[in-house]
Amino acid sequence: MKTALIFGVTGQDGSYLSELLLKNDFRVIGVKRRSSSINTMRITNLLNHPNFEVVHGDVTDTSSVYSIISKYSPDHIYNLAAQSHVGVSFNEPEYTSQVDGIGTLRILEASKTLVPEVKFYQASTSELYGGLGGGSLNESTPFNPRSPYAAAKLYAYYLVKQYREGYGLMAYNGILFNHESPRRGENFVSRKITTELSNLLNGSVESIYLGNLNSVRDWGHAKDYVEAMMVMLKNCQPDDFVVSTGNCYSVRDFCKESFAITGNLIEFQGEGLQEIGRVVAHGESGITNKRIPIGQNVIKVSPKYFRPLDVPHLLGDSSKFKKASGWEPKYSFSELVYEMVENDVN
Ligand code: NAP
Ligand code: F7E
Repeated sequence: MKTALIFGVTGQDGSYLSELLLKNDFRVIGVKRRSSSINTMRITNLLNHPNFEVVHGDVTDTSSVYSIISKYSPDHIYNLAAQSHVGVSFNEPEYTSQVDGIGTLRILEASKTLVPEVKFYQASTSELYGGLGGGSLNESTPFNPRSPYAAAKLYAYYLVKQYREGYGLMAYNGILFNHESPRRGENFVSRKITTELSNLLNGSVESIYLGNLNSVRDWGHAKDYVEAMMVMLKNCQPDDFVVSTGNCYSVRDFCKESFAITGNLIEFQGEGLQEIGRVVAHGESGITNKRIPIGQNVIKVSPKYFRPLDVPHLLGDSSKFKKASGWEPKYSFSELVYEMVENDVN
């Protein structure tokens, strides 16, 4: 039985990846950082699994990284640990660099020294591109990081390449585009919309306050994307691969789709800070009988959620990875949003 070590096991991707690897007969060791409150909610169902173990560690602590890798001698390492919120990285740039940048260096150094035969997966990101061009992005597209998060991830991306080319480490960069799920953190825009929609339907809020509604993202389902991570290490030679759906939608589209699933149809009017999303009609069906009054302004724009720099348009071209691995995403955008809305509203 092969052993997989996951840094970032308590996150959205770490939890789905653990489930998938256990189903595929891996022993899974998950690294969890110390927290003053419970941070294992997403992996509660796995804690008694005989092939699953959680250990304390932190990628900002070199000794913990070395001792965990030395103790378990993993066959595969997945580095999913990160301060993963782009907006927060503007307020905590040094911390973000320590975790997302130097944290990756610590794991690579320990891997090179202790387990040079390991396969190493790095959670790279479409944020590397900056999204100013508008076209479809692949492995040859130049990078243009537009946040401390993206800059730290770019540093980590190049380290992975250097350890692969310089030391022969079997290291992979998965350049993953946005992926969401009912387990997505509630301060990312997708899950914020679906949780706040639930609050609206319960009457506990009257409007949802968002930032840049124009942003366009290539949104996929996290379940598809953790499968991509596993098959990358199984089917592909060490390399850099874009993982995306090839379809993109705006934040505005995400709002409209979410509301429509509940039988409340919205339209947007106005511009900039004055733009609002308003209920204009009721659908005959929906996953709930609750209807928001026609005319209610349910989406408002707040400058609080604007970033000093934003990434306007991300659309991925994952032809290289599809050809090398046989991977295809199973979820459409509509199915993703439906699952998230159903989970939060019900
Ligand atoms: P997430 O839900 O925010 O999970 C991040 C994980 O990292 C959590 O388990 C977190 O622990 C852990 N972590 C944070 N700081 C740490 C530290 N100092 N030491 C050890 N662990 C630490 O993120 P995700 O959406 O699952 O994403 C997984 C990875 O893919 C991240 O590296 C992210 O940057 C990258 N990525 C994500 C997307 C996406 O759309 N989801 C796209 C491209 C790349 P706590 O639970 O204690 O906070
Ligand atoms: O923002 C805009 C925001 O925070 C998406 C991370 O997983 O994917 C994620 O980063 C867009 C941005 O994700 C709000 O300005 C508008 O343009 O959901 P997000 P992200 O920044 O794309 C990449 C691939 C990663 O690697 C990251 O780890 O939506 N937006 N209004 C808003 N965003 C938030 N969070 N909240 C708002 O109210």
